[in-house]
Amino acid sequence: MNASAWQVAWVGLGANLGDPAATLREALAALAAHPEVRQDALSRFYRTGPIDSSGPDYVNAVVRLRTTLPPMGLLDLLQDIEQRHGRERPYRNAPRTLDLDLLLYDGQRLDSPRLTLPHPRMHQRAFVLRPLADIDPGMVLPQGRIDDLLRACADQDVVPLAD
Ligand code: A4P
Ligand code: MG
Repeated sequence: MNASAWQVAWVGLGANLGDPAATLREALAALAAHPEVRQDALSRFYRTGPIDSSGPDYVNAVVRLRTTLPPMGLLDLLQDIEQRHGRERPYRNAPRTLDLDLLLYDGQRLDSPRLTLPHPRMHQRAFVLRPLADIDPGMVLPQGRIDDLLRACADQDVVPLAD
């Protein structure tokens, strides 16, 4: 296979029901087990207060992947893994056993009913930006530098989990 077919994709993981940290680890293993996906870098896990949502605190993390799947194929895989973890969608932003968001895919922009890239809310959310900064502190998003964006949401509760 042509090595250049491997693209960089960033995925945000979140859960606030069941055993969230264990669920995140299982989701990471399921991703890495796919023949067209490799785990490139993983952030720390964070305990985070719910934003525009209810229920217990979340555990959030971000993973950088290399993949030969196209954006829609990767979204299919993410939703398949969510389903396998008993994800239900009673209403938007409901508490969830597992949420896998495609944050960025190879600098691509997309606005389709199933997939918006970059993820439209990631730049306002410390539970995405803090873990992103673990992997690439110098990152620049379309909305600005990651440290500037993080300063703008300094009021959000994001605490690294003890190992
Ligand atoms: N969709 C469109 N673009 C994307 C994308 N880039 N990645 C579509 C993933 N999915 C994308 O998602 C709804 C629809 O968005 C899907 O059908 C998909 O095709 P969903 O996962 O079913 O529903 P959701 O998660 O309730 O909505 P959404 O829009 O993903 O919510 P957010 O904005 O991701 O917020 N607070 C803390 N502390 N930690 C969290 O993880 N998460 C949320 C969810 C709210 N508050 C939180 C957290
Ligand atoms: Mg989601």
